[in-house]
Amino acid sequence: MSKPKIAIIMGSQSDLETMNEAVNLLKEFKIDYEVRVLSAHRTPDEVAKFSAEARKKGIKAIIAGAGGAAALAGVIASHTTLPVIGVPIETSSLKGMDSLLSTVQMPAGVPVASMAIGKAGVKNAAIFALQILAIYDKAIEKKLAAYKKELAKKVKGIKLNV
Ligand code: RP5
Repeated sequence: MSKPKIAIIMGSQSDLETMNEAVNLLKEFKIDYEVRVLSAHRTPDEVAKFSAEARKKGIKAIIAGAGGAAALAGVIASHTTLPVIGVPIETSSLKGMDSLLSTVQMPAGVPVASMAIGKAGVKNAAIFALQILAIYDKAIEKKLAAYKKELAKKVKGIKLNV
């Protein structure tokens, strides 16, 4: 793998099963990424260090997934001018409403692009990150256009047995 362009960060190893949606999509698009577990509450210093250094390493967008009192995306956003895409992880206690509100309700001046709860949100976070890269990258833009065509083809191909 060469220099990662997208970082996928999660608050706990228990988020990996959900966050793998982003890993798989970036693999499909052959985009270099790095994946790490960093916790806003358990490893705050490491989160700050990673966020402050991400741009210098060549990262263009950061995907951050966390559940519960999900401060991760917001804290990363507080330390970088890179776009941060937050994914609220579904929780057993509150079904991810806790994660959603913690991720989306950022104060003015520190934006996080918040996605849907769970796997759909993770997949969309990866697509959104690719769309950011595609602003200046024709090859990625072409792959995204083909991806959208494929989505449409699947829907058009549905035959309902009613
Ligand atoms: C959050 O708390 C993590 O992002 C995870 O979604 C949740 C539970 O973490 P574990 O107790 O499974 O480590 O920080």
